[in-house]
Amino acid sequence: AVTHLGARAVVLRGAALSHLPAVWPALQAVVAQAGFRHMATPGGRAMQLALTNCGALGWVSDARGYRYSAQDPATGQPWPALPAPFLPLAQSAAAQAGFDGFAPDACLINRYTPGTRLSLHQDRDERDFGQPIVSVSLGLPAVFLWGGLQRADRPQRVPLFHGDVVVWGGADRLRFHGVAPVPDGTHPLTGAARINFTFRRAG
Ligand code: MD5
Ligand code: FE
Repeated sequence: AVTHLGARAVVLRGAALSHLPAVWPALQAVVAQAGFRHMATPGGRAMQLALTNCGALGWVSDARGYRYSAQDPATGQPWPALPAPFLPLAQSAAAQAGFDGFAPDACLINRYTPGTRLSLHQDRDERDFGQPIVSVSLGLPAVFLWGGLQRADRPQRVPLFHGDVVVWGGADRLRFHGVAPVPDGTHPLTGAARINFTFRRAG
């Protein structure tokens, strides 16, 4: 089922589930090579959520700000390559939302333990806002906060469940968005965590 959040934003309920037998072990291998860590915000605090990356570019945060980097700052090594099973998931979801030929070069992987939230923000560190973002939710459910183009616009609350995929592009690409505190719980696949990974064309 395809639900429209906006003109160019769609929720594909359960669209990741058929990919998980290949995608989940590949994700575990990425995390074994480049583990989840709490990066510092430019303001000097530790981010609540833990993150890692795979692909040619990874999103990083430190005292200098936010940016994409080809190296894992923890090791100086390149990020793990984008695992082959990730691409059909990203590309089929993008195509279902009307974005043919999506070629992600970055995959940001976020881990939320219960109580973790992500405050309202825009994703604007990518070079070309004409490129969509494909977001996959696994594990514990969460309420996605779907705002407008102004920070003050009151966000809608959109529940996201294990296996859901959301694609954002076009006029909806620069919406403010966030994640409400993740409720307590455990999930058979992820344990006490929500994992969200987003495919981006960053460079
Ligand atoms: C999450 N992550 O659930 C979300 C899903 C992030 C982040 O927000 O930056 O890591 S990605 C949601 C997203 C991306 C681009 C545009 C919009 C939402 N949007 O217009 O709402 O961990
Ligand atoms: Fe975001």
